[in-house]
Amino acid sequence: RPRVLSGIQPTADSFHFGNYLGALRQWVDLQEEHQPFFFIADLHAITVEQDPKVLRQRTLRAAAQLLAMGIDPDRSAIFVQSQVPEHAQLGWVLQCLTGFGEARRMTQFKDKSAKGGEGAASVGLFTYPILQAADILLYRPAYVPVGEDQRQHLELTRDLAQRFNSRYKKTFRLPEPYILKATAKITDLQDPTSKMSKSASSPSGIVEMLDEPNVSAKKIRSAVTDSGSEVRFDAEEKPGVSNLLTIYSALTGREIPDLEEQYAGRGYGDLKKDLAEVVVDFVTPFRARTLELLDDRTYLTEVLRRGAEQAGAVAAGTLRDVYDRVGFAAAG
Ligand code: AQP
Repeated sequence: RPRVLSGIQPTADSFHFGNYLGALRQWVDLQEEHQPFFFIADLHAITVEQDPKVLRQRTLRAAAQLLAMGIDPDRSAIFVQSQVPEHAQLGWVLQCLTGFGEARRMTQFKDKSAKGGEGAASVGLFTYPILQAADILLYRPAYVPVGEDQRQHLELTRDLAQRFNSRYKKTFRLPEPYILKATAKITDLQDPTSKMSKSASSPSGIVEMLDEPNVSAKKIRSAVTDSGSEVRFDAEEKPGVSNLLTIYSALTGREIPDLEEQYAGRGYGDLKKDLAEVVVDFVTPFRARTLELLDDRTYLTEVLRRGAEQAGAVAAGTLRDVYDRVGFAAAG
């Protein structure tokens, strides 16, 4: 079975609909026919300042949410990045293979450092995509399920894999991004031309998976819609309505033309009211299941320990090959 690999940062109390529809839902589906490695990216989280106590709590919350959404620990290795030291170790080797100018071209660093200025950003934030390349390449996956915002990082990963393979010896598999076009960029409910983002969106622009269901419903009902009144998918002319239709379609499995037909001659209000109900039906059991899992820390810790053990075995094998090929002397 081909391997898949992906990660998510534990930098909020809850995942949001962008994370879920853009990436996490695909994680669940890919378990069927692949061998998955899914990790909670705590090394990435500290590229910006974190409160240690909160980071630890959020790591467990992330694990609980992954299990609640259907990641099955018997089929997928779920682990915490810092518990598999090979990520940081391969990260260093790949940093030495990356050009400074090449790293500078990463737009996410430009966006994320724009607010405080480049000088205030950590070096870790700058080298983040290289660590991400290490995260991926260690497992030699065929696919990496992510949202559109990660496409550039995936290209860097492929470039670094190719460079290593040609400079030394074929070691890495070139992974393919697995990006579902329909949900690749879920947008902010209040600013539907920007992506829904935990750091950039206002609280009313972002639907959190663990929001109280009535809070989620209210956010959907207050979403910004566009001029006109026709419920029609048109990402350019009607980004707000199109985003709502995307979410509606993704959560119900109904095709967008079918939804357009249902709302023909009816206003945006009806669409939002119905979608609010769909969202409540979806988040209510998810929230209950997550909170239940969070009550059993022993189980969560055991799942993560087992995941780290499985991941570590694969990662150690790859790192051994890498160290040998770059010319590090064997420890004996
Ligand atoms: N709006 C989105 N639409 C589609 N996919 C998205 N992802 C994030 N936002 C959207 C995907 O979620 C996965 C986890 O990403 P992450 O842990 O790197 O989270 P993130 O990118 O930090 O999430 P945010 O909200 O976008 O955080 P900030 O604001 O800090 O950048 C990835 O696969 C990502 O593509």
